[in-house]
Amino acid sequence: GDASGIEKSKSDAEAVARRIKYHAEFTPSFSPEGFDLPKAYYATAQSIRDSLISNWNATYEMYERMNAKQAYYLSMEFLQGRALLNAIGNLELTGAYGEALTKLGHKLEDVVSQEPDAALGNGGLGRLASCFLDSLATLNYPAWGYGLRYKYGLFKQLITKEGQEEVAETWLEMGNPWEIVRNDISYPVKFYGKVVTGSDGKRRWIGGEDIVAVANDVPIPGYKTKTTINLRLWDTKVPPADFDLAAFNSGDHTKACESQANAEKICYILYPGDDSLEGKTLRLKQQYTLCSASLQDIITRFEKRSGENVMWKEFPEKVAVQMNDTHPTLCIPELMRILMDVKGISWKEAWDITQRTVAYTNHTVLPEALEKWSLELMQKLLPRHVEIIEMIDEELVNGIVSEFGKSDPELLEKKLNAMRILENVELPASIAELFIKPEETSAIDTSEVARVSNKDSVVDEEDESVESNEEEEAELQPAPIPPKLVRMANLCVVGGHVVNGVAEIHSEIVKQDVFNDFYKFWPDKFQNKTNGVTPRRWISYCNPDLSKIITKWTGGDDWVLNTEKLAELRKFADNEDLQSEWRAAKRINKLKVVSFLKEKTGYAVSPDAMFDIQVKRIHEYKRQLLNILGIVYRYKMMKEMTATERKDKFTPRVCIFGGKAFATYAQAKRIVKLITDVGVTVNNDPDIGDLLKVVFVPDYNVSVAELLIPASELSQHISTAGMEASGTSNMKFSMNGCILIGTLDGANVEIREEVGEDNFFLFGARAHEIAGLRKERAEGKFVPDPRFEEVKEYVRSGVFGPYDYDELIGSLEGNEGFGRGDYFLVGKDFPSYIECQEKVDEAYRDQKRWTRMSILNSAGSYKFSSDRTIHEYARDIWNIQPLELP
Ligand code: DL6
Repeated sequence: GDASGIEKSKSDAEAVARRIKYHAEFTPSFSPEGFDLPKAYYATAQSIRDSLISNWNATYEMYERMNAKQAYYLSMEFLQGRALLNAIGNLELTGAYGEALTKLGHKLEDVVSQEPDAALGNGGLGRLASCFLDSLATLNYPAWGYGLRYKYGLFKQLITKEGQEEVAETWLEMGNPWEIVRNDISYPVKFYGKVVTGSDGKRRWIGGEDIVAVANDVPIPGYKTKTTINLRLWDTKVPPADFDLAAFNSGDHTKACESQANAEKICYILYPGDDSLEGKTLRLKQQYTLCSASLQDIITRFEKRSGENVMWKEFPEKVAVQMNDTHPTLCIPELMRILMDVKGISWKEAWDITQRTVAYTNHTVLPEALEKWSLELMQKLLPRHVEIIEMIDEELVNGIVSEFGKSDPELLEKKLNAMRILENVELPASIAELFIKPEETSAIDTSEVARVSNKDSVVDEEDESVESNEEEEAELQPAPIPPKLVRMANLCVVGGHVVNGVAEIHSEIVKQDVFNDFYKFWPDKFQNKTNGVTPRRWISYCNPDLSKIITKWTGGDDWVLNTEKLAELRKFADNEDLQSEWRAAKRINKLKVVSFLKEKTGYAVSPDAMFDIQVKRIHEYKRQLLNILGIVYRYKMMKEMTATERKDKFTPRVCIFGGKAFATYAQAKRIVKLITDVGVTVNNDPDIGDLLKVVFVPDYNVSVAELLIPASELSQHISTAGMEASGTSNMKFSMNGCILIGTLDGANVEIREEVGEDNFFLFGARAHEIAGLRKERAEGKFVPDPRFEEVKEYVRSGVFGPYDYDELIGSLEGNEGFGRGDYFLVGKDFPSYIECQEKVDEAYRDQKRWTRMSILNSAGSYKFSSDRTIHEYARDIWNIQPLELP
């Protein structure tokens, strides 16, 4: 660089050092003496926070002044990870901070690793929300995120001899320098109570339990821009005046603190266990708190910005609300309630405003993940919302009847069953009567009804045959009444103006399968928005060595904003200089992982082996089981060979797994147990040495991903086709020059298109074949590959320890008993998977070819920047324009 550049960086570093020192002295949570790492982290974070706050204020002030349309991203999850390095990088102060901290006796990387991960999310959906915030700020879009401030992050995962154990993740223990408590911004949130009609004829929701939601703001800086947007997280409390002083003074301390505890527990954890009624109630309270507080805040802002003249019908021209999956569905009835009951707007107008304001992103096709709430519970907790939902359902029913007519009751019934918001709830009488066929009415045997409803008399009449009739009687029991449910996804589709899937194949499944009846009804509502990830966090900051190379070979660092530039690497894919630099960077990253694995797991792995990684939530559909059974097969073959044969046939591999199993998901936990058991056996087998290592990394989170992904050479995205909506780690891996092995599922399909089919290891059944294959299995027509049978037998034989794997392996068999008849088709895809893995081994042996494939992956990954995704949302769904600070 030129002399003035060096001077500037020196003076920047001096200024930064002064600011850090200032905060080290005046940050009240640390004692004055010493400047150890925790204190250095805190003071550094405080110093950068000053800059963020001043940019945040300027951004906010501009939004107020311009009164432009603003988008709001509502999400139960934001998986932010660490903030410090990202903030320093986005403000382009990495050099200055590095120098300043060196002067103060620390290394920047040690300081940033002091920060606990903000793990307010579970997986891809939450991390996507965080990538979107980075892109929104970077691209200067007026937008905010809204979520909940969970006191405990997603649980901390311990791996013990028993498998996974969960303990509380106490990320706030040392305080959180990134949040600003807004004691002046709070809203009441009500639960329970009843609805009455006021003297003005309006419905009023009164009584019940009142809490307040208090805002905590987290500034989100854009890259190379002053724009700093806001992630507003709600915390819950009781109104201070509600403290029961009398109870406390009379000695009943527990009672006095009860309402406080009740309010606070709403924001304790993400996805509390919901097997119990209490658990379900808490989850619904969480969802409603997010929706109600955020909407009150948005409406207050709209009114303030409108000044004297509030024009409600212009609300959708100023506000776009995006519901990240179905968790924020209550936005729909809540916006309706506020507009009608509080602002006095008619149903018709309120419905028009609501529909034009909200939009819904679907992130899963798994039926069990499409939320349905008990109508009874919702009725108790949110009585006014249920009235509104019932009205919406009734209007929908009328719409369906007028579209399909009454002439074909069968078709009409099919449509109503698929599309109604309420499930197992009577239709209005005028419509219900269409479905009672005359012959059915006369066919009802009234004597039988009498017998069922009066069991005693049956016994009396048929005294002698009581025993032999037990079975028959059981059959005569009336069928249990199915629970009345609210289908949140249907409410989202009806109440929103756009529904989008998150990858092309997923959006097609959404249209052709999950919401097909709606799609035929409103084809224009449905869109695709293929996910993306931020290249700042997922290349620049987590992989500085590779970033330098990309900058050098593409002629500048503008690829960080314009990822299309990455495509320029294509022309150098065979260049020997680039290839050797590329491999050197990978090796540096692999060496970091070697020490990390040693420290976390005790296993020593060789940096010369191929690093083969599968990191994601543990779920049967993601098929970590296929991966580990493939490894078992490999191990079994190795054991059957001589040392020379083994060496000739197999490429040395380190197989790394990471991910959390939901605490109550027993089968997923068994998969974790199997992986760790296989690791213990294989890693300690002297015959195997460095040829194969199997490592389960405990407590996988964003920071671990930032370490593993840059070091990866092969990564596995091997879900049963049609089941992974998109996947986003596949994008991160590809960007970092990792080659994917995968099925044609989710975003894999588009990644393969972009990077070229020669640079992607494809195997397995296609999405359109899955239903047929399941049917074939159910009919007993599936003939398993003998290698699959051997592998299952090998696991059962106890090679990997005494744990009883019958329930796990049994799930891959039959149609009854433990299993579900291999619903995820592990057995079906097994042969093509292991054959594909052989091709991987072969490709890796040719390092030139492999490096070329690696370069072509990075070069072809430019489409998967979340900047591209956000531009599409802004243009096609939110209709917002960038607004840049001067
Ligand atoms: O869209 C983000 C992410 C996708 O990449 C994953 O494929 C998908 O599984 C995930 N979905 C969820 C939904 N969970 N629920 N409910 O996490 O979304």
